[in-house]
Amino acid sequence: MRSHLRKIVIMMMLSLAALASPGIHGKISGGPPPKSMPGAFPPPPPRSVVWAVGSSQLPPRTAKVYTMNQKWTMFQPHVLAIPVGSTVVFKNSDTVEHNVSWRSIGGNRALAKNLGNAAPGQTLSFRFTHPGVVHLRCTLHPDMSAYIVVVPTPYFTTTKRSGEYQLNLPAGRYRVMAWHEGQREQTRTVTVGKNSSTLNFKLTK
Ligand SMILES: [Cu+2]
Repeated sequence: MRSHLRKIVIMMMLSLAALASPGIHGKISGGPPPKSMPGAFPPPPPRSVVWAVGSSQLPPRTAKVYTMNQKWTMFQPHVLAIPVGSTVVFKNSDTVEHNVSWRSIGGNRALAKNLGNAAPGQTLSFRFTHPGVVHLRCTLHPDMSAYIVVVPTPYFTTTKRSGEYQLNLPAGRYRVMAWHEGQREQTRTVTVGKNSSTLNFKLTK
């Protein structure tokens, strides 16, 4: 899987839709061009996360409660995107004990945490107050792995497995970030307004 991932080059295209009503609302969408999908994509391909941070507008309060399941000795979903301030409930749906821990948030090891173990049917929970990528682990099952991407914005989405996505944005200027497991995060800036423009992402290691 990892060797496959190294070969994956995710091409993401953001296209801004022209709007009938300038300055009100915009839409960006995109995905990998067809030629970057050679059919050798490992099934099922992991999802990516795309988010946009505006320069001026105050984001609405969007923090809420999300669920990360532990089932069949796997974290489900494998990639979960949440706005900062949100709580994640970790639910052990298996018949064996599981653990929930991470070694850093956004690379900051001071934010490492071990929530402890949960018996079958039990839950653990944690409120994420720092943005960044959290690599989830279970100390009891070293193969268990998942990612929570904590974003500092209400404008985010988890892509389809094909890499396609859509973001609806108020008009304005944004830094748009794209993250994919095993790849380097990438940032572009874009202005959403009445004019159309295209923004390309090429995520590599
Ligand atoms: Cu486990």
